Amino acid sequence: MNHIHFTEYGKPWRKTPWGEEEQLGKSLREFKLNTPNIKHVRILVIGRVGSGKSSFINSVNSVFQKRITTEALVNKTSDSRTFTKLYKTYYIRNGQSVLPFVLTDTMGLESEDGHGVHQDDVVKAMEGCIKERYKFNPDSPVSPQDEGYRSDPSLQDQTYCLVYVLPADKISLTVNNDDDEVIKQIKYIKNKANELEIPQVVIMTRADEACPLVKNDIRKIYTSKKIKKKLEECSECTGIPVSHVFPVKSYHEEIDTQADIDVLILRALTHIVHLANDALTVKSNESRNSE
Ligand SMILES: Nc1nc2c(ncn2[C@@H]2O[C@H](COP(=O)(O)OP(=O)(O)OP(=O)(O)O)[C@@H](O)[C@H]2O)c(=O)[nH]1
Ligand SMILES: [Mg+2]
Repeated sequence: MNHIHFTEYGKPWRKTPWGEEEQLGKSLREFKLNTPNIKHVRILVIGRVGSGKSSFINSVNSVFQKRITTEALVNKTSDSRTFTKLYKTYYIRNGQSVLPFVLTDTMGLESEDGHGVHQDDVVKAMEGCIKERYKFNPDSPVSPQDEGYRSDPSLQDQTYCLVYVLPADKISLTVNNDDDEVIKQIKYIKNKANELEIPQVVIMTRADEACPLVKNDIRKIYTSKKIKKKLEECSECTGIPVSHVFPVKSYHEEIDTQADIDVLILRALTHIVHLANDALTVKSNESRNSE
């Protein structure tokens, strides 16, 4: 008996450039911002504790270095408290230079016992008011009196794409739960991001943990019915259209990079970088016109 139709579509519902990791990588290595006097666009990565933010940032870097890198420390313990505590920016080296997009890691949003990043800290980070290596304080949001506060953010300090990281294997627990604190925080942050005109994307991590088909063969990511359902749940609980939701598997136990994992990460990143570049173009034109 063939049960395949219960779990899998006959053909992928989203086209994926399998085998084109070299071209995708090359385009991003050669990518130039529309605004020449700005060195990089900032991509801010947020999400619940343990959702895979740091692993995603490491994976992006691993793709470009063509080896597994773990610059952003990942939580390998069963401790449910957020592991990342600093506001820290990751640059991607490309030979002697760095690429014109950077990813900023944050402390996890968290519902239990208030140990996560404060939602207003995320808003301040989007505005560019948080200095590098600021240590998040769950008890109170950053204030102008803090050393880590920047009161005069430049264009380069601001965020041009907000990335929500949601874990595929845990999303169902939250989607129909209006009392979920993290979902409330995400809605609050989303409103602010909309006001600031920051484009937003969802990275759905841990796709392998959510679907055995994908664990076995990553190329099934767009034929798996389970993954499609999870993507729709991600879209529903953030209000981000499915077209802006990207499923990935991050590097977490591999010792070498793999072409198919690279393709999914590069595809999502290409989308993010283009949105960020567009947002930067708009903001820099606005600031020039107001001078
Ligand atoms: N199987 C699998 N595991 C993953 C994936 N991404 C992350 N993980 C694992 O999930 C756990 C949490 O990952 P982190 O990257 O530390 O998550 P985080 O969002 O940075 O967590 P905090 O900094 O604590 O808020 C680690 O054990 C990772 O190895 C993935 O795509 N697949
Ligand atoms: Mg982390």
